[in-house]
Amino acid sequence: MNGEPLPNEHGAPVRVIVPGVVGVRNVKWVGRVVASTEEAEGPWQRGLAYKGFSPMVKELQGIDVEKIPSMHELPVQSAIVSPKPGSTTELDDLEVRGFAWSGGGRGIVRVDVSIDEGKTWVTAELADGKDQGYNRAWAWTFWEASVPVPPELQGKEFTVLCRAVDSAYSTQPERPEPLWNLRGLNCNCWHRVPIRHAE
Ligand SMILES: Nc1nc2c(c(=O)[nH]1)N[C@H]1C(S)=C(S)[C@@H](COP(=O)(O)O)O[C@H]1N2
Ligand SMILES: [Mo]
Repeated sequence: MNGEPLPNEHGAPVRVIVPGVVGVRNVKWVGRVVASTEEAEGPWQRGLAYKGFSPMVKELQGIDVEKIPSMHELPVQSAIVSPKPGSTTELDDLEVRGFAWSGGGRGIVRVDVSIDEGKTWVTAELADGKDQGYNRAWAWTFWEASVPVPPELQGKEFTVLCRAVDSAYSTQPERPEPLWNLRGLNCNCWHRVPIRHAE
């Protein structure tokens, strides 16, 4: 892993790597591999562990969980690493850095950053990870943006937002509420980091 022998906690001696797919399919400490035309037994593949439901589903009564497809590929996602939530900046050009990823090997084609709740956006520079093969982008793409703090936000508290676009031109939804689900999975709405500007 990362050029070193695989450590025990990450699955040594043998781990399955299923690129572009949710972590749970990357089984650690593999003992046996069986080829089958049937989905694997057990809660992690057939049960509700990695299944999505409508926000209206608050309990499983009357739902045939086995009929709902399990998650494999994931939706496009991005996160801000810097600045940290609650931090103060004195810069008039805010340096924002983070990473983005999408399922199924779909690469990241664009990341947008906003400090005014999405009224205006600055497109980030894509860095390490941007040159992965088409539909073979298994790793994160790092990005950075320089966002000018307008006079009306100087000395104020505001929220830094980001959202990514993948090679399918899918993007992230604005709010978490319509994504709410029983298992709390796939919440890929805009990442929000509240900060303060000091004059
Ligand atoms: N044998 C085994 N493999 C497993 C798990 C497990 O509980 N047992 N957890 C899975 C889940 S849910 C995730 S998210 C990843 C986490 O891998 P990591 O610890 O290398 O990040 O391992 C997966 N592989
Ligand atoms: Mo997981």
